[in-house]
Amino acid sequence: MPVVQVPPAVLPAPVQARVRRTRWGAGSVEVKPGELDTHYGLWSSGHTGDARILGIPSGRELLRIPCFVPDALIGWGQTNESKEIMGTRPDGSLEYTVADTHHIHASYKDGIYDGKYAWVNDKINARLARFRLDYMICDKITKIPNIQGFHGIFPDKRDPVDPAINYTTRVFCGQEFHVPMPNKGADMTDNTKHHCLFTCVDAETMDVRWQARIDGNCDLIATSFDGKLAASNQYNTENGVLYPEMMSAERDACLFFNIARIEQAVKDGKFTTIGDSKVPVVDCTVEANKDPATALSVRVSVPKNPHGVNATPDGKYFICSGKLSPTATIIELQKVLDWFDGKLDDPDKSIIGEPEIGLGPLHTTFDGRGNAYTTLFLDSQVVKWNIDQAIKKYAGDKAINPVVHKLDVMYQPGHINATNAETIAADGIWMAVGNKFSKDRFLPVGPMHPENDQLVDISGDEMILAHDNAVRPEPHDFVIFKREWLQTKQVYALDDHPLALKDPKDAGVTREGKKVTVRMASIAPTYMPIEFTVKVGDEVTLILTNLDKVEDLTHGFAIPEYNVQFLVNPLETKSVTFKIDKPGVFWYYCTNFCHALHLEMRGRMIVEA
Ligand code: CUK
Ligand code: CUA
Ligand code: CA
Repeated sequence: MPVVQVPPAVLPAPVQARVRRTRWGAGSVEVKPGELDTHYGLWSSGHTGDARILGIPSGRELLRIPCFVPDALIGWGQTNESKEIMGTRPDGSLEYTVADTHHIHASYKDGIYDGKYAWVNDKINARLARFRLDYMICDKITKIPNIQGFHGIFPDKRDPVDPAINYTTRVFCGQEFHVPMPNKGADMTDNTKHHCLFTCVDAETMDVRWQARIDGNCDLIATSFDGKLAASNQYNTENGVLYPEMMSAERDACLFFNIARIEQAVKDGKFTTIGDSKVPVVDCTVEANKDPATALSVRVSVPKNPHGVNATPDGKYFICSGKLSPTATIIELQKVLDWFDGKLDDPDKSIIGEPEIGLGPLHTTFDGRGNAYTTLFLDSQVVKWNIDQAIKKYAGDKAINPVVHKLDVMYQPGHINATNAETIAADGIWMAVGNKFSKDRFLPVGPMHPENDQLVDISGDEMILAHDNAVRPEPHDFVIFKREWLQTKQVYALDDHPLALKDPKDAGVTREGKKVTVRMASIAPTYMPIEFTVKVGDEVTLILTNLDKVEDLTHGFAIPEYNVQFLVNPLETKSVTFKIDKPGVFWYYCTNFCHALHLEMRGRMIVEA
């Protein structure tokens, strides 16, 4: 839906109000039958441990993508393919069955998304998952060594050195909770030996490239559009264990990493390792990085227990929120680089604005027109403020009020993101606000309340609340971008799986001792074979290829009493392995409505005693 920019000033006042709502700006939030959303949203899910795809502006949830935890619908955590990605114990059971996803971000090329990958963190068990965005599936999970409380992530946007690498090749990961290193039973009460690490993962191989030991902790992460800097806000520069200790300093910090220098240090062998881990660990502690000429990192001070760090779409600034201070801090990236180059004597001189914006500021997004939008957790508001005005005020013009507008949201907002806002092409149309509480906004459903994702029209001077959307707890972060930036594939390729059954004539059972392999095909409305016989004591590996190649023709496969259920999409192959322990007749059947004869789509597993 194109944005029609009709200047409201030339219209009579009553028409202005109507035009502004319906035409001058974002347009209607309603996506009518037969129409498609204009934007994709990638949503983290929180402690359901997966990710979600939403259509914006409708707010409709289109898909959930499992990664860290089992998913009964598609058989994630049950099929051999998904278990290999998730990681198993020696007995074949899953290593972890809980997760907590907070931050989701997509891969970049030339400052916008390239539609290739997205990543999400697991805060509980320190894992990073990657999604292939063409199939919208998880294809790799990396366990990050040595750390606990893996919170912020952000992909880089280009290489700091090689101009030809104008796309994402690294994902940065922050550690929030201090632990002994290695965490194997020593130094458990000696707080001075507990540390946090900042980790770099290779975007393609998903191997951990290096880690950096820091003072204090990491929270959220941001990266610069020139590839040179990554940063994390630090709320616990005090290295405190109890929250009063973590709140004792008036200012904490935004910690900047000089990526090119860190990677040179790794190349030069200037690193240590931790315990059994082979990952190189460089020293980014404050004491070791006082000399700008050699520093790998530098702290810029930010008041008090900051939450969130966000890069402006013009590439110039990072903005940290105060959380316990009613301010946002604007840091000019060129000045941080100037400090590393010896041209700025004090890193805090890179602070060029600190507007007062309201109580409990957390996360900030942008409209591409010079305005920032920050969630105010305690005020239950979003504040729109102008970045240039805030800079002018800080420079001395005290009469300026950079706050443009405040909007009540329902209630206690956390993350916020506007369309295309994490790219150079922020389009200032829609903004989503993730509210942690919903109280009276929906029909009561007992003590467990949904959360409330609200959509806001930001195309005009004032923000306009467009709709409320009940969500299952608890998405934290999300990114929204125009649909043209992502092309999905609607059907798998047979070659995606080395064991795909290409010809239904090859379907059937082979046996090696007690190991039985069943190669099966699905073609609506039948399976091939429609019957197979095994014996108690066998171990069956069943490999199912869906030979239907029609878009949307997904089949299911379930076996009663054997705890088997998974889906196969068009031309997809999946396998399951299970022990045969009960004799009898077991009807396997299609769980996913696929055909007029869907109910007839079944066959028998005959188990001899
Ligand atoms: S944190 Cu949840 S509201 Cu994990 Cu991104 Cu700020
Ligand atoms: Cu195949 Cu239902
Ligand atoms: Ca603090």
